[in-house]
This record gives sequence, structure tokens and C-alpha cells, in this order.
Amino acid sequence: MVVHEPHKIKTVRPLSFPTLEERKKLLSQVRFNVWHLTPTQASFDMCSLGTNAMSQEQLSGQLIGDEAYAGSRNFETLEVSVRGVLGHEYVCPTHNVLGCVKLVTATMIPAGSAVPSNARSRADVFVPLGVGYPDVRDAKEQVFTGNVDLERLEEILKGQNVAFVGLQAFADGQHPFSLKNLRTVRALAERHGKKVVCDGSRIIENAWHIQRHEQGQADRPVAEIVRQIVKTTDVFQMDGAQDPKSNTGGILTTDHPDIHEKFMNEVVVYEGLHTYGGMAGRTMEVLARGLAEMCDEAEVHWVMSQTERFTGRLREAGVPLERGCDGAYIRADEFFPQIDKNQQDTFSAALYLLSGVRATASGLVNRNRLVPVQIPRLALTNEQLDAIADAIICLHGQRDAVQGLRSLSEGKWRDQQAYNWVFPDLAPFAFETFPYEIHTIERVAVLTRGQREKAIREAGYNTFLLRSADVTIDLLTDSGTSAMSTDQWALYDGVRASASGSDEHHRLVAVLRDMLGYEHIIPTHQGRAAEHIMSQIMIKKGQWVPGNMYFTTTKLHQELAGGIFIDVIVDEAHDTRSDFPWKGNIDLGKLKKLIDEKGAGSVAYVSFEHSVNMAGGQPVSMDNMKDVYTYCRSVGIPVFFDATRLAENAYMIQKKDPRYRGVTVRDIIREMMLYGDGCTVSGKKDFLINIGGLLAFRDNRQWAEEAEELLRIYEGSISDGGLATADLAAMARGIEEMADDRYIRWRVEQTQYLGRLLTDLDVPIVTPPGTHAIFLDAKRFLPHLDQDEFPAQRLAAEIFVETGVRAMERGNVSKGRNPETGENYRPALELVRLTIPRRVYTNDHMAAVAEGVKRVYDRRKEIKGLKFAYEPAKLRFFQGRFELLQ
Ligand code: P71
Repeated sequence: MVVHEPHKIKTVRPLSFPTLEERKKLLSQVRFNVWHLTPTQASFDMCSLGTNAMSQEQLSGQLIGDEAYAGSRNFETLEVSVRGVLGHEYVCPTHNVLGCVKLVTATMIPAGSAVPSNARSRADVFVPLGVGYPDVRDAKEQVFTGNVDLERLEEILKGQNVAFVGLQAFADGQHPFSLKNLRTVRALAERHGKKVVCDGSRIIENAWHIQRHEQGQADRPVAEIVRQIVKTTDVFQMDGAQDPKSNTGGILTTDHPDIHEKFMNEVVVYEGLHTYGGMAGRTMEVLARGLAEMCDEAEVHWVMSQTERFTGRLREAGVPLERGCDGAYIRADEFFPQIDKNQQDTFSAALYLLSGVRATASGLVNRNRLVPVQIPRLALTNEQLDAIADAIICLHGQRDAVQGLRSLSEGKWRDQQAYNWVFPDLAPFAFETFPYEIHTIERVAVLTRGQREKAIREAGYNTFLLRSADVTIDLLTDSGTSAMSTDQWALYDGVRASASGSDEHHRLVAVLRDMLGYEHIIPTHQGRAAEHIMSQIMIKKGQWVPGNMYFTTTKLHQELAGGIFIDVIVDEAHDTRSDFPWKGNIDLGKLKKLIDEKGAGSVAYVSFEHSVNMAGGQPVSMDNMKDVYTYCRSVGIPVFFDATRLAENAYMIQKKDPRYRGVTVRDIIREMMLYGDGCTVSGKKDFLINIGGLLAFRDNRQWAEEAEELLRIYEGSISDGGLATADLAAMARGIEEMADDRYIRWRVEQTQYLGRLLTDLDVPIVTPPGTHAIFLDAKRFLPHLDQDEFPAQRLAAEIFVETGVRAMERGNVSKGRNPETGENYRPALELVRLTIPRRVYTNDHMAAVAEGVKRVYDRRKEIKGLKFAYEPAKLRFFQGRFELLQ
């Protein structure tokens, strides 16, 4: 079975991809020491400290810091988390783990004493302070390489003046200990009257290894193992920026009141007060929530599976590395056997030059030979990690071409190094991945099959009536379901709200004028509001409105205005097996015939939809737009686009029309819009917002004034159309983002990927795959069902039961009954739509969807139909309820 994230993406942060020339320039600016680059100068920044994606609940904690100096509520939350998750009674907050070390040093290490430890990384701190730091790691142990050599420890306990035994969970990022070893160490220390102090910043990774590899631990949840580790230590400390996924902060916990008292008395000297310890209130809240979430079994397994996959791919390709708890630690000296100096920083510089990936060693210069390539928790997709591994493999293949960095100045610490370099001539490497990192996630439901059967039965076999909380992968619609970017959020939060003119409105108008080339910009609260106004001002009763297939709300408003919709899409659009690339095109013959018959005066306008939704997300060609417009202009009929999915359509033109291969999507959009006189848009799709819409006219002031008149009555002011000012800000930014070539290519190609997976599995879908959705052909999927047994409705329900994926029926139920005959319409297309939200799901989710649908397909013969249990008169697909036919 395909493993996928137990969450979906809530907010994305755009990545930057500097060109080779920019990378060369930046490298020389930082004297070839990539430590000094910034994340926006890198493609991927492979560091796991404080770079993790949070859950939306954790992030929301950031907004409820009470920032009290003493006795803050956030501290109380932290206490509850510590007691509940770690099991220790007392907690002392610190600014980060160095704050913990400082307090422990001040209170527990008498001058001249030593701290035997299984880790080397704290030598940076202890050695300058004059603390002895003997290594007691068991070098012979193979699996639990962080175990303590008990004989050696005993020797030291007897011989030296030991302060306490200092352990690290997953020592130095590479060496986990076992529970058994930990317990023995504790007993041994106790016999010598010494305490055990443990740094558990990576306790989760260590606990996972125990669950995986230690005898008798396989069936215990990570949470239980974590608690046992903590309770086996006397003092436990954590860096908030590691497993608790905060951006900073630290905690020092214990069950010994006397030790805690000493911490409290010292914390005021170095850190702050015992109820905030050098952390902002909000940081305590984020840390507390992160602690409470960090043992989530599904999340732990997902994070660790990413690490295993990443290191596995590198190891298989022969890249020399050591296991890291959070990534691969490259053995730089073996990577570049021909180089005798500065191998680590040479690796970092060469990897950045090749790919823009930043991975760097830190701390003391001569600590080891490794470069950690760490995976920020939850922030990257497997697709991205595979590509990053490929970059390293690609460099490894060209390692002979690389000369070592020459030192200009040598320091003690990594950040002090500066070099000279001769650029190697490397074969180019380019990323074609999801162009974002994950900023926030939202956990999704994982129900048992039995629970899903109950849920769909209670929903009357109608996916519209399912609770979102019961859905694992929600492919009901791409409308309003996008993940916003951090840039959109920043503007949203920074807005100065107004009920009249606003900066955001001006910005939106400017962005749209530039993007569309249209003069008159009228925001609406969503698409159907724009359709309503457009129809009211442009249609006279009894007029025809030809269009390329209909959309429900569009057609409804045309009819409410007294118009008669008529479908003039090409015939191929109705054939689910046709491979015609422009199935969204208008059949000019049909259009001319209509106008010849009825006369130009009886046609209101041509309603021209981009990337036609009901046809399967099928694009319109540039030539077709040009031809339709040329003809309509000659007969004096306006052309109005439904530009809801204009960027997706533009990408298809870039991809399929060789004349536009090198043209940016932004320029293609601008040309497309030239061949029309105005447009309506549901901004909830391509505009990358959760609410919003648009009505726009190219240059006809009179139409715009009439539209604004209705806007004031039905929607809101002319400067907001009924939207919050903050939503205008998010929309303006979303419109810029939709035309980013990397984004839109990834977006449409993800849909194509799902289509390919399904066709490879022989599942019948509408071909070619569209831009926003894959449509399953229920007539071919369940050929043994009559259309009045609602095969698409049943198939959507069955897919939910099998996989937790929610799809939408688009067939006999949606089309309704013919009011004259009372019979179901039995439309040609009996489809189930798998609609892909933007920036929300990864390709692993897509693979899981395909696999699940295939399982349903394999047992299709046993699937029976449905009958109505309750049938509303209007739009019955929303509220209708069904029963299984026996
Ligand atoms: C979709 C939707 C949302 C929807 C609407 C009605 C029933 C079920 C689902 C909405 C569109 C659209 C096009 C091409 C106008 C609208 C209405 N699509 N034009 O596909 O696809 O816009 O929802 O913002 O009012 O799930 P609105």
C-alpha cells in the first residue's frame, strides 16, 4: 500500500530557485562558505532546527501568548503538557537548550568535575567551561550505537570526580540508545550516588528506533516509550526547536523538588523568571502544543519513513553517509577522496553550486568529517526529497571534477571560515518539484472501514452529506479549498480594513489590469455573484446564450435573466474516449448556424469557459479563442469568458501548442483575454483564495457602470464587492502566484499524474486528463448498472468506503428530472469527479487515491446500484438521500 502523509497542507511557503549565475555570484559573496547564505538564496535549506512545519493548532498557539511577566497562563499550559507527555512533575522554561545546559552547569557541575557522556556535540560548550567530558559511547554496539559502554562508565564513576552522567537521545544526531541500556546506566549511576541528565531534543526519533529494533517494544506506542525514557532520567531537557517543532525555546524537567528549586533560583540570573524562562509567552504556548502532539503515532511514522526513504535512496546510489535521526550525514572525506582538506565545506559549496541546496556542517571546525543533510520535519514532500537525493547523487557522479576549497582564513568555528575556489564544470541539475515548502499542516481523519461504512450510510450514500472530519483525502471540489501562501497570509494580517476605498482595492485593480489587460475591475464575493450581474445587464428576455457546455450556476443565472442557454461545444467533448487535445473548444460551425438561424440581434453574448469544468477540465485552444472572437466581432456579438480556470488553460496552451512553448503563462493569459470583451471569475479556483470573485470588462464603461449599480444593491461597495478587505489582499497576491510558471506547471501536472496512474491501471477515465480534476467514467466502470440505478452516485460512495477519498457525482443525479416527462435525464456523461485542491495534497496522496480506486475497480462486479430514499425537487444532488439496492 502507498504510504501518504497523515495530514494535508494548510499553508505553503514559496521556495526560490536561484539560477546558476546567481548561485555563482552568491557563493563568491559569502567566500564559498554556505553557512552565510540565507534560505531565500537557496532552493532547499536542509536543516532541521526550528524549521519544522507546525500543525494549525500549534500555530494558533502563537496568537494566544498572554505575555505576562509572572505566572503566565502559557506557563500553566506548558506544565500540563510536560506532566501529561513527559511525566515529570516540575518544569523550568529556558530560552533554548543552551539555556538548559547553562542552568545544569551552574547548579549541578562543581568546579573540576566531569560529565561522562555518549555524545560529542556538547564538547563545544563544556570544554571551554573547563568541564571534563569523557566519551562513554559503546563503539562496538551495532544497532543502538548511542548505548553507553557500562564498564567504561563504571571505571569513570569510580575514578573521577563525576558531576552526573550526561546522556543524549540519538546522540550527535546519529546514535540512539536502547531502553535496556538506559535503565542499566541509571541503576549504575544511582549506585554511585550520581544523577542521570538526558538531552531528549530528539527523543521521538530515539523512541521510534526502540519501537522498531528493541526486543519486546514493537507493540508499545511511541508515547509510552517516551514517557518511560523521561521517567528513567533524573533531569530531562529539550530544545523546543527540535521534536516539539517550535521555532525556539527549551525546557528542563525533573521529579526532584530540590533540583527544581535550584533551577528556579538560577533561571532568574541567566534566563528570565521561572514562569517564562527567556521565552515569549507565545513560544511557551507553541512549545506546549508541540509537546502534546509530538507523540502522534501516525506523524512519527511518517517523519521517520521520510528519513528512511531519503537515506535509503542515497545509500543505494553509493553515496558515503552515516545514518542521521533526521536525514543523511554525508561522509565528506570519502565523498571526495581526491581532496585532502576542507572536504565538508567543499561538499556544501559544490552541492549549492549544482542545485541550490544548502547543507552545512556547523559548530567547531574539526569536530568530525560529516555534513548533515537534515530534513525539516513535515516541511517537504517525498517528491522533493527524492529530487534532493538525486542532486546529491548527481554531484557524487561528478565528484572527480571538483577541486577542494582553499582556505583564506581559518577560524575555530564553521561560520568563521572563508575560502577561494575554482568553479567546477558540472552538468546542469534542475528541480521540477512542488515549488513550496510546507508551512502548516492539518491532520486528516483516518477511519476504519467499518467507521466509513457507517458514515456513508448515515450520509444517505451522498458524499455532499459526509462530515469533512470523516474524510481522509477530500477531492469533492477545487473550489475555495486552496492552501494560501505565507505571503498571502502576511498581507491578509497586515491589512488596514475599510468599508470604502482601500489600498488593497487599488492593489487588486492594478494587479488585474496588468494580468488581464481589462480596464474595469469589479470584485464580487464569489463567481455566481458576478454571473448574476453579468446576466442581468447583458441578457434581454428570450435571447440566446451560446456557450461551450454549461456550468450549473452560470446557466441558472442566464435562465433567471430570461436567456436560453445553448451548447455549442465541439462534439469530442461528449465522447469520454476521444483524445482530442482541445475538447473545450467552441464548434464555430454550430455557433454560426445558430446566429444565421436566429439572427445576431437575438444572441446576448457568447459564454466562453476556460478549461471547461463539466467536460472534464478540458482546455480551449488559442486559435479557437481568436476565431470565435474574430467572427463575433464581425457580427457585433460580445464574447465573455468564464475565466475561473484561466491559468490552467494557459498552461495547457504552453504545453500543447508548440508556438507557445517558450512563452510565460502570464503572457499567454494576457493574449487569451484579448479575445474577449469581459469575464466572470470564481476566484475560489485559480486565484488561490478561499473566497472571492470577479467581474471585469475590457473597455466598455457603460457596462461597467450598469454592473456597479447592481453590485451596490446585491453585493457590497464598488471597492470590495462584499469581500473583507483582507480577502482583497489575499486575492491580489493569489493572482500573482497563479501565473508563476513553476507553480502552474506543477499544479496541472499533478492532475495529469493522477490521470496517468489510473489509465496505467486500466481504470476508465475521461481522456485526455483535464487540468483540475480526473473524471471516472461510471458507465464503463459499472456497466452492469442501469443509469437509473445511479452508477456514479454509487461509485462515489464506494470509493469513500474503500479509501476515505471523497469524490463528487456528475451524472444522472446532478442532471435531475425532465419536468415534462418526470423521467431522469440520463445524460451522456455519467461521471465521478476526483477534483484536486491546489497546493493541498502531495503526489503520495495521489498515488494512494489511484490505488484505492483500483481496489474498487477490481471488485466492481459485486457493486449494486442505489434508489432514492429522499429526493428534493431542486438541485437534488446536494440533499438527496439513497438506499442500497439489494
Ligand atoms: C466546482 C464549483 C463549485 C460548485 C458550484 C455548484 C455546485 C457544486 C460545486 C464553481 C464554478 C465553476 C465555474 C466554471 C462558476 C462557478 C461558480 N465550481 N464557474 O467546480 O466551476 O462559482 O462557486 O464561486 O459561485 O466544484 P462560485
